[in-house]
Amino acid sequence: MVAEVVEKTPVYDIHTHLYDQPFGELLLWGIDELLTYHYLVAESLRVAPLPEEQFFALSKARQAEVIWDALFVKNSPVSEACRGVLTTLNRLGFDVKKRDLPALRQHYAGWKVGDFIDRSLQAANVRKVCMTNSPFDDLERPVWETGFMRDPRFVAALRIDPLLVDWVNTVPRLQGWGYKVQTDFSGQTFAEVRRFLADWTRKIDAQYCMVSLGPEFQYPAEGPTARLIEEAIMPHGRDHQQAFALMIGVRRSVNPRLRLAGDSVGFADVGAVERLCAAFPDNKFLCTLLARENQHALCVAARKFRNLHVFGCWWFMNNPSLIEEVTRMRLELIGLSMTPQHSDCRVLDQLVYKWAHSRPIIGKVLAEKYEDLAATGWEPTRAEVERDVHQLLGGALETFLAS
Ligand code: HDL
Ligand code: ZN
Repeated sequence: MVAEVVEKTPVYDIHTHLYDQPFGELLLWGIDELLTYHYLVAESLRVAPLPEEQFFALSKARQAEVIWDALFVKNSPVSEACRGVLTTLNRLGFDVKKRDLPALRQHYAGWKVGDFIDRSLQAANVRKVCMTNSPFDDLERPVWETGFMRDPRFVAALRIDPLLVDWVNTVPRLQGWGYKVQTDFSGQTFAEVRRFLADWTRKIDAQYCMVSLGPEFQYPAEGPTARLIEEAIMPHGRDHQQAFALMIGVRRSVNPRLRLAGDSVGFADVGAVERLCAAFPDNKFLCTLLARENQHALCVAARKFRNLHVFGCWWFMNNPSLIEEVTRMRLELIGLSMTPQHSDCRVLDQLVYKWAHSRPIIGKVLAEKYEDLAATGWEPTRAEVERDVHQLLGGALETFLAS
């Protein structure tokens, strides 16, 4: 019964890199985008017989063919990202047995983007996706400034990495947009940063504010990151009842030759998250960490701070073995007050596989916990299982954000 409820419960996917249709080319979809996902670029360049520079000089279609040949023809596609492509194709009704890339391209050619959005959300049983929206993205910003009719299935999150991790270079950009900020934080700088955050929160109706930080992130600390969090993000969060999402542990460009695929993982200090939650009890925090070794301490931190909501098996954590381990740990330590998964999709069709892979694992672990309870004589009603699963698949976060 649990597996069936998990399959049937629509998901609120709380962190993706997808875009609503008015963003045009920024919304990626189709077989060539699926195959050139940066996870597969990294994996294919381990076995494909050409140097990185030569690969990146190819057209996207040729890159897709190199990846298809290296990972799906010359080798069996057993990795999670490879399996994901096949799960998506299979669930969308394509025949993958033929291993026929031209035929797959032919199938996709018949789809219009609007219909494909409906098809993908329906096949994945996803009711809402949260985008990653950056005012600093030169392709995205004009679309928001022009304005467009919102599709309620695509909500927005305000992504502010350049503000917190590249303050010196962000100052002139903010000044160019009319915000009176100074690199040394003099004058009205913090008030103007808060005005920038408020302007964009209203413009995009941001569900939360988010940043990706390196494993070295510390709080308290000297330097612009900690000062901007204290003097701008925190007051802004309280003024707008807006949560601050911390995604910590990425080590950028450890192999620059891989470009977007060149980032790696680092062990973070969960104490920094605890000290933030303690220093700002009236602010709400979301947090996901990239290192497997940080997951237990993050669960313990969530036990200590009701203003901390743990979410997702992020990036290098998004593999069946780790999703099972971490979901079990979270249920045992923090019960249902967490969000076990987000997709991080960059390609619309990936919604189908990311949730087809995660749902059974979440259902399996939850069912085990109910069985453990049954041994005591306590059995959940179907309505209680539906309530619990709705919580885990985005409901708990909606409650947390609205609190
Ligand atoms: O910073 C992030 O939001 C990460 O998810 C990166 O976008 C990363 O490249 C990614 O796609 N992970 O899944
Ligand atoms: Zn992401």
